[in-house]
Amino acid sequence: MASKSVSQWEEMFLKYDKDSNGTLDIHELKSLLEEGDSTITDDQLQQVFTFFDGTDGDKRITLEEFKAGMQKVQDRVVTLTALFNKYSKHEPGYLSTEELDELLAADQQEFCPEENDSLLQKVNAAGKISQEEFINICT
Ligand SMILES: [Ca+2]
Repeated sequence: MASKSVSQWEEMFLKYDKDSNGTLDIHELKSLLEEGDSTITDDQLQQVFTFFDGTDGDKRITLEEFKAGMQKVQDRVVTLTALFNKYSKHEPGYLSTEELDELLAADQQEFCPEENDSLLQKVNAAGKISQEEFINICT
């Protein structure tokens, strides 16, 4: 989703604005997020909805809000990818426990406590973390 261009975001928005009223409600957003095989919990749905609509939003996502949100996600992915590549030294595409520790220590401000915990859990369980897992946890 994150690597799509602005015009593709518009297409996606229009495709899922099922009643064509120019905004996505929470049900329309749900079908968008579940495109393909993915499923999403109600909590996740609410989080993503608030991310686009804002905490004091009007419970509808306009195209402008949608594009701004996608841009933010994309910027975040660029930042995360750069960080990941900077610290991934031994095995391309993966961070070892030590490398992740180093990254988190040096760039702590990039991560919220929940992300920090999830990253550590993941790396402690497997001994390493892939770029995809790393970005999924933080976006
Ligand atoms: Ca709509």
